[in-house]
Amino acid sequence: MSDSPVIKTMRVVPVAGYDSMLLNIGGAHNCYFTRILVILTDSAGRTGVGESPCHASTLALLERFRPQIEGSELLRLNATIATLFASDARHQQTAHTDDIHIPQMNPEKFYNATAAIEAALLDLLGQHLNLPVAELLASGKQRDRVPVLGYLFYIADRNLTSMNYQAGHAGGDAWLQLRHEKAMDAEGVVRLAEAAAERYGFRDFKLKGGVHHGEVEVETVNALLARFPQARVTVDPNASWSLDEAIYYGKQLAGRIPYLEDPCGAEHGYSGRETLAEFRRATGVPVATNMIANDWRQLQHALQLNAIDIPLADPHFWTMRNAHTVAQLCHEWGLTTGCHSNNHFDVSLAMVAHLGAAAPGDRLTAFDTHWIWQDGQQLTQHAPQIRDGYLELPEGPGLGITLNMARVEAAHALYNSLPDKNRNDALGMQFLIDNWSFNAKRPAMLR
Ligand code: GKR
Ligand code: MG
Repeated sequence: MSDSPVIKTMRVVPVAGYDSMLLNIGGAHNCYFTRILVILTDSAGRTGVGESPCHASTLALLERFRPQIEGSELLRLNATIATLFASDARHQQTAHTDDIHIPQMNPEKFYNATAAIEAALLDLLGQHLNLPVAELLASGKQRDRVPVLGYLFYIADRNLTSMNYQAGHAGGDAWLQLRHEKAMDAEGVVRLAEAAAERYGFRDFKLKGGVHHGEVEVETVNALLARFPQARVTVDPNASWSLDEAIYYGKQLAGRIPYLEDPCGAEHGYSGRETLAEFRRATGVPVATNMIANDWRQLQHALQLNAIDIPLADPHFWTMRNAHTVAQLCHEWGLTTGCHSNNHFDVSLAMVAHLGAAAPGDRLTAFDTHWIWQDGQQLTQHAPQIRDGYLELPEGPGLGITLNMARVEAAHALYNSLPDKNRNDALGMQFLIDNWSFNAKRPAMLR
């Protein structure tokens, strides 16, 4: 392997950007969100990059992995990633569980760290071979653009807080302004959907639920369907509904929505996989999840129970190559391929574009992306574009992106200036409800 480029340096760069006061079961998004970039350079003088969610434990893990990456041969990527798995026996049982929204309860971030490294190595390998990363994933490039959905949130009133939420710019694009303004009801969410559809051409929408009483969220879905009769609309209450509630709302929505996402979860001694299986049998509504099938063992149990139809295999939870393997299983086994997201920069957007471009078959549901909330804060010279409801695959070898280092350094400086660096959605909620604390079974605004 003497002619393989060798990884020279691994730079781990935590970065921050601005966010709106978006509500979910975990509370309210902070005015800042944080991510990690892994930037690798090789002996051929190339730079590869990957992105992951940010947490102190992920940063610590990346430092631990550094000796296994620096000095490794690029063409032995498989062996390198295998050594990371071999070096951390705990990754299996401490992957992502139902408590994704309470960072302190989910300290082990093995997959996030490994996913960022793997993406950076794939980026370098693609450049070395002059091929896009989509061509390196097993089934190769299937398409040039990936359907993505308009990810809608209820937005709390930032003016009630003393936090540094940004204001929009009046007079410009409606989306760029509305995404910073209060939208707490169906009318407000429909306005957001109109502005997002106008800018990005979406035909699919997902409402982030787990905020209001289920009746209110179903009413919002109905309002979206009334306004966009041709669109595919769904809601994700992040398992805050009981099984009985989920069946009740599921029956109301059956036949009008393509799927429900994590409508219910663990309760009364039954696991989320068991309650979702019961939900599916009772309603016939297909189930998507990013909460109970996030590693091979969880996925195996979910499939044995017939609990799910759409595993939303996020490349940051699985790594790009494993998420692609999930897409292959979906294709071969009659499931639907989808993808979960969290707030992210445009390196992740490129990772998701390549994953979607390489997913085999046509049973693909529009992928999630939070990018519309971050659009304008790109860290690359040319961020991948969302047009006509599709995320376009960037051109060029590797991930097809080039970092804008001035922007990366500014985002790193912002990260360094933050008092709260780990995600904590409970902070902003204190301005809305005194002593608010997380409850996995109660929508955020019901206390
Ligand atoms: O960004 O608030 C959010 C979402 O609730 C996110 O944290 C979830 O992980 O989008 C995710 C989901 O689909 O559950
Ligand atoms: Mg979800």
